[in-house]
Amino acid sequence: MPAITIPQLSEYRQDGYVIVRQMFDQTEIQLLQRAAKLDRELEERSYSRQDAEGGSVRLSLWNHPGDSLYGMFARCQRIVGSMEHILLGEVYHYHSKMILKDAKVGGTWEWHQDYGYWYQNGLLFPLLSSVMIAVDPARKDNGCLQVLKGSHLMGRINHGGTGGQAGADPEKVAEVEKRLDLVYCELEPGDVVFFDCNLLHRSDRNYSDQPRWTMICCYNAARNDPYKDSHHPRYTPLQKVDDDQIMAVGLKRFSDDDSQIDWNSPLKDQSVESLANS
Ligand SMILES: O=C(O)CCC(=O)C(=O)O
Repeated sequence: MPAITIPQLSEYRQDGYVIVRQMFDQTEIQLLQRAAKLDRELEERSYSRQDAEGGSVRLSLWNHPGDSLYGMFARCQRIVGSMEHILLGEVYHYHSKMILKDAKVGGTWEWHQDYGYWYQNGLLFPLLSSVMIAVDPARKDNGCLQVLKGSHLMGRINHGGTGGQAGADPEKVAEVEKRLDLVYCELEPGDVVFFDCNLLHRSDRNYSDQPRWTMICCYNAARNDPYKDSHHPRYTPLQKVDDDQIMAVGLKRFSDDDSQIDWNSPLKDQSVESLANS
């Protein structure tokens, strides 16, 4: 799968987002799914942000992509090449996160623009974009991403605190909801959504018994280097990798796979019984 196509790019410019189906094939996405679900550090480093209804969303966030499988997704030609088309030039990794929206308990994301969160970080221009990679299926009933199509064209609107999150000005959101289409971005594992940093987006609580984990990688244009330090990086050159590094690093990660060694269990262990019967 190459980077984003010209028609997809036009859709992104017009709507503020574009869904690309199966940007990652099933083998690649299963490696990511397996790595994430087994990753104790991801679990231990996760933290929660309260929503306005008393629920909370859990996420783990890291600033530099690194050399792990997560890094291969964030640095691969397919994604970074797409971001270079979207942001019209060199980009760097602003941060990545895993959104751990767990079955039954995963909370709501309030309406917001990412630039509403990031504007304070010395970023003068809204030259940032994110890609959400579906790790689990994302459906209406497990709290998939919702977007207001075309809302990026409003520019940045004010944000204030709602729960532990930054929420977009509710008066503006209520008005724009009357004028723009609300789209539920339902995704299969391996599908991705590229979205503009000024696109209004949210998601519902996960009331289903299926988790909805997604990895989101965020990029800033190199020419939009923040003028001050913040908790996310200033311009740091991004070392792109070939797309095949996802498979290479993923398979290496699991080369010590012990799934074939046939663990014993008390139920299977018949040695005492067989002694007694001998
Ligand atoms: O996971 C979601 O539904 C949205 C996450 C999000 O909006 C964010 O991390 O800024």
